[in-house]
Amino acid sequence: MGMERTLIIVKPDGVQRGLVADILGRFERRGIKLVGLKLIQIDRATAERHYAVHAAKSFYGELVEYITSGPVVVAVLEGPKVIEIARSMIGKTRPNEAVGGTIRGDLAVEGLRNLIHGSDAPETAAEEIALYFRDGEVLDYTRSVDHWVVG
Ligand code: DAT
Ligand code: MG
Repeated sequence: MGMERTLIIVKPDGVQRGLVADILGRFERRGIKLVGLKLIQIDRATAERHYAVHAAKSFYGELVEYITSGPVVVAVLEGPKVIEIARSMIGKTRPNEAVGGTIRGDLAVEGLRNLIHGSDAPETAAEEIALYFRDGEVLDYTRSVDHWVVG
């Protein structure tokens, strides 16, 4: 089974609302391995690169303001199909459309304040991880439970 990595950001609303442990805990409980983690404040240049794909959209300015508005937690998760699994756990972009059981469906209600980012494809995951983590900050290690989770 091919291993993937994905970038997760607990956005400023998640940090301010004290939801970091709940959000990261969901991935831990699922059995997903954490290989990178830090608390940072994203600067404007990094936010503009991260959301470059949305540069022409009407909500771009607001999006950059929001993601730079306070500390965030950036994390790298690793595992088979982890990009798809994390996206399904995160739920739909608009929290009002996200179903219960998902992070957005359980913990968020409105528009931009959707608590969490997760990479959407292997190429974007690699680009996004490189935006926030240097070589050596993403760790390669084994867990004794790995053979109970991935068999
Ligand atoms: P996702 O975060 O689910 O991957 P996305 O990549 O399409 O969604 O968009 C990035 C963020 O931009 C999203 O989390 C919230 C905001 N956004 C997307 N579409 C929007 C819209 N139509 N109006 C306002 N904000 C939007
Ligand atoms: Mg996206």
